[in-house]
Formats: sequence, structure tokens, C-alpha cells
Amino acid sequence: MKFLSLAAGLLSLAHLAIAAPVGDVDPEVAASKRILELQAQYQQNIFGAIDNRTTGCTAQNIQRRKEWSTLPKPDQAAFIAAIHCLNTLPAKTPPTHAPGARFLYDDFIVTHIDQTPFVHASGLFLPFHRHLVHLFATALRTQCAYQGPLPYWDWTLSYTDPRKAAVFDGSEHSLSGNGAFIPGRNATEIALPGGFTWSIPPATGGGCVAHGPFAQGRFEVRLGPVGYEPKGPQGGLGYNPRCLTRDLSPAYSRGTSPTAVTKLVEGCGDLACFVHEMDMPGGVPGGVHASGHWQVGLDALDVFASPSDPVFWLHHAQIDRMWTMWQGLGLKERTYQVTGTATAANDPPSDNVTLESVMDFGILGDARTIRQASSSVDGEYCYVYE
Ligand SMILES: [Cu+2]
Repeated sequence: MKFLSLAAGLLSLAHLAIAAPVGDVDPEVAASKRILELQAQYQQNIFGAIDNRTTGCTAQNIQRRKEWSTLPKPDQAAFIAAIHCLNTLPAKTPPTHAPGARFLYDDFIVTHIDQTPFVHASGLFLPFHRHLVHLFATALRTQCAYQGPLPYWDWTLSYTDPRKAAVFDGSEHSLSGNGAFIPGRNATEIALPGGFTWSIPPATGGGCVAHGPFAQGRFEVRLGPVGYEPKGPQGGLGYNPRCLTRDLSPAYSRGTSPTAVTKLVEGCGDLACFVHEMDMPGGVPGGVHASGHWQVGLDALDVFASPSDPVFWLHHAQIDRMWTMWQGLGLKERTYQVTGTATAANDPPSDNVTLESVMDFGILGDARTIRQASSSVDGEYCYVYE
């Protein structure tokens, strides 16, 4: 007995000795590992919920959304081609509403501009953007024959410097790289929901995107700006053709670190906490949503017209991945939670949202309730993040 307990004591000492260096492990490395564990748990729960289904969303027909760097090269090329395709098909938006909308891609920006006062910093933020990304994915498939998985941009992989992200490597298999560096620029004052302005200092670029599929001469931005000066004509809905601009920022990318994600996904027990942590951690604008936009810069800074930069769709798929993972870690209690009101920063004041609150998608399609946009596998959606 004595020997055994001594041996057990030695064993636990040995265990301590092995465990000790854990305290020295970079918390970001540990958090990256933890995110993969949480994702595996979420996937297990989702498949547990749909495994015995024979109709609707099943384990056989579920769509798998993939990180850009794990998308096969032919799918990357096809995804890029499909975005160019949306920029050649005619817009459905009437010119009386948005004279600058020329192509189908612009219809998505118009809806986003029109709905911005309701769907940011509000209870509609997550469900609205989930459905908007779904509508975009559907258009890529049905209008432009894209067959591959919808990609997301996992910004935790390049949180030390977004210039290292595969999605921005500037190659033909990227969404283009940085904007050309313009020295001596002023900060960009951006309008945030609720009447705030926020100053974004210049970073590593600032000019036209110079390389890759969305470089100057190969891609055109037409609508906006709305959220910063100089604003585009007719409230940003007029015709304002120009290049896509970026200003990749290794300062703001710190806001999308692995520890920021574990704090959000693992640290929040209810949706109110989750949304607060995502948008206004500590009561200050920031969080992974804003940090994703701010580390890309310029066109992506515009709260209204940011879908002008194609990376918007990959960023918002990643934001949706955060929500989907959080929901999937407690499917029963979390899927149909709501929080907040139906106006940005509750300005002007509006009632709290309910599952029956309605979201408007303009020319893109029929309205949806929050309930309809709440589950990634129970209603019209059927996808899992991997
Ligand atoms: Cu948005």
C-alpha cells in the first residue's frame, strides 16, 4: 500500500514535471488548438442531430464550407471566375433606386447599403448576414455555375500579419493582395452605427489593389463610399467607378487572434454576451467582426458598401462560422436565442427583436424572419464549417 501510494506520488510528480511547460506555451498556439477541438465538437453535435434524417438536410447532402487555403486550386479559380461573372450579368436593381448599380454583384451591395441602419450592432446582425451570405452563395451557384464549397477566411491563421494570409497572397489563386503603398496618408474617419466616428490610421497599403484577379483594370468598384469621405454620389447609390483599395493592417489583425475567438466562442454562455464580445468587447468598437474589416482597410472599412471588396463574403462566412460553432456547442439551448433591438446601436430606439422579427433583402429575394435564419441545418440552409 505504502509503496503504491509512493509510486502514485512519484507518478503525479512526474506528471507535474511534464505538465509544467504548459504554462510557457504561447496562449495563441493553445487557443488555435482549442478552436479545432471546439470545431470538432460542433461538427459532432451537428452530425448527431442530422444523422438519422432521410429528408431535408442530411449527412449526405450537407454542404461543407472550407477555409480558403484548403479549397482545391480549381475551386479557388472557379470561385474567382464566378465573382467576375456576377460582375457581368445585368443588375436587377431599378436605376431609379440605385443608378450606380450596373451588374448583379451590385444588387448585393445595394441591399447591404439600404439595410445597414438596421442590421449592424443590432439583433438582426447575425441572421441578416447569414442569409445574405447564403443568397450570395446561391447566386454564385445558380447564376454563375460555381460548384465548389463556399470558402471562408479564417483570419486567426494570419492574425500577426494579414499580408501572410493565403487569401491575400496576390496570386491568381487569391482575392488579390494589398493596395499599393501610399506614404503620408491621413487617417480614415469612418462612420459607425449609432452616429459614432472612428479613426483608422494608415497601415501598409492605401492605394489600388495592384496584383491578382481583382487588381486595377480587372475589377471595378462602382457604389459608395458611404461610410467615409469623399462620399460617392446619390448617397453612395450613384455611379462612381474606381479601383478596389486595401490597406492591410498588422495592428488590427491582432483583434482576430485565436484567443479572441476562444473568448468569444467558449467564453459566452448566452447570445447577448456573444454579440457584445463580437462587436463591442469592453464597450469599445472592435471585436472580431470590426477587426476583420479594419485589417483589410479602405473599401472594407465602409460599414455600408463593404461588400464591394469580395473578401467581405469570406469574412462574413467566418463570422457566421463563429456563430454556427457557438450554436453547435449547445444546439438545444442556443440555436433559437435572440438579443438586441432592430436598429443599429438602438438608434433610433426600437423594440427588442423576437424570432418573428423580419429582415428585408430588397431585390435579392423574399424577406426572412430571424427564426428562418437561426439554424444552419433545420430550415433552408444545410451546411457545416470544416
Ligand atoms: Cu454588414
